[in-house]
Amino acid sequence: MTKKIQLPADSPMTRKSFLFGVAAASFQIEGGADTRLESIWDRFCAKPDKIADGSDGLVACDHFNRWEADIDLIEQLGVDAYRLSVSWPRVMHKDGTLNSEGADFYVRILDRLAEKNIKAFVTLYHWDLPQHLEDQGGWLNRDTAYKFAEYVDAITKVFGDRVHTYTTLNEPFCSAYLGYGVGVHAPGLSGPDEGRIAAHHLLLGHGLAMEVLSRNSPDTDNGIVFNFSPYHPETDSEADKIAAKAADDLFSQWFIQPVMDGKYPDIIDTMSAAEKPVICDGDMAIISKPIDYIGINYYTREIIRASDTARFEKSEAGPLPRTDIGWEIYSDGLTEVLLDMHNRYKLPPIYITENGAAMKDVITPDGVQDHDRLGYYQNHLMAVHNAIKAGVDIRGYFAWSLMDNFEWAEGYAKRFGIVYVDYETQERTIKASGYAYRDFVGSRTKDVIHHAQVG
Ligand code: IFM
Repeated sequence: MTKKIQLPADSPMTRKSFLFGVAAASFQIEGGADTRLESIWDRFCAKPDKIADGSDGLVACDHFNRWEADIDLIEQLGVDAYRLSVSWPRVMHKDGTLNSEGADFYVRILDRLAEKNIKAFVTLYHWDLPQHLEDQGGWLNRDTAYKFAEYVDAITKVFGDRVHTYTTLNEPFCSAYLGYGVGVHAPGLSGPDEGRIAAHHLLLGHGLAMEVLSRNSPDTDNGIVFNFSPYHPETDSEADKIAAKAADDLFSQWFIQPVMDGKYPDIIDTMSAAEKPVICDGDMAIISKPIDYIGINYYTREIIRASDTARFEKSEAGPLPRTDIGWEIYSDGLTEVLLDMHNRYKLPPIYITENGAAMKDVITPDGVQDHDRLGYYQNHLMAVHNAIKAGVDIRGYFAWSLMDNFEWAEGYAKRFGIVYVDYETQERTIKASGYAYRDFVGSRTKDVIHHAQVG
């Protein structure tokens, strides 16, 4: 049974210059819903049968009231950085002006992090769109991209120099395809081409936000976070291989290629006009503004097979053990994805901005034992190490998540935290994985400095 995290002694990840952090997101932990505007997730949760346990984000982990203790917890974990997101409905009024009380909530958090020497990685959009903008069409409406840039302008002026790294969007794949394509996430819409329409507007919003950031915050590292999986064919058949490539093109390259190369993957040329998003003159130049870093979130791989009715379909065939949420545990896939992206594009430095697992926690008198999750971290950190050894420029790693939280359509039953949350009492307990993460992070050494020999 793995009890601690260990990497080869010569790994750059055992040095203090490699950054370690923990991550969370506004809607998943904050609660405090009565002090902000309604978001698309509030509306979605209120609909029957959308959330597995019928729950919502009204209270969540009550981070809105407990943020000071939560920052103490982050300090206890000894990490270098905290990746948080800003709730757009908390910091902006409906008329597009800043809600300074809402903004102050984050300013206090950022100031406290600075006091404790914890770097703030701030995500500007982690899925909680104000509902009043959804009422105007949400991400299917091009205008939302411009509204996003206005919000980014207002909030980044307030934050000033308190932030280390900005992320425009977290996982636009999920916002676009899960929210507007298949409808399993808010706002719960579905349609054959809607995912790609929303994706284009999200990417446009990213580019417009990058322009704002380069004006308002030129000294921070500014970039975007994508979720990637390797897409493996179910069999060696040509049809399955073509299907797997189509899945990769549509799910991964569709998001990164516009940002890195200013174009959608060639598969777009096989689409009818109705299947393509409307791309206005100049859009691709905006979307491909240079970024300072790229964030990659990794959880699992996908097995893909040919389909009679679509370009591909997902198969359940993966033979490896699965997490509590049903995702196959495939750590080599993280190295594979990193190398693949490194070989395809001229990437800026990379952060692994999310990685972690929903696992069943065993609560004992001696604490929360989550050795499966610990094993997951051990193997995936090793996968990051392998990618670095193979030449990929990776600067840091964030565990998802700081604490158990609202896991979107799964509600609270699936726990990703390295800290356990008792939702009855809101008591937080560091799990075995959290202690192992703390110990590993604390064991890093100063970078070796080679001094010239004297005498
Ligand atoms: O909880 C989510 C997070 O909000 C975005 N990335 C994936 C995580 C696990 O599903």
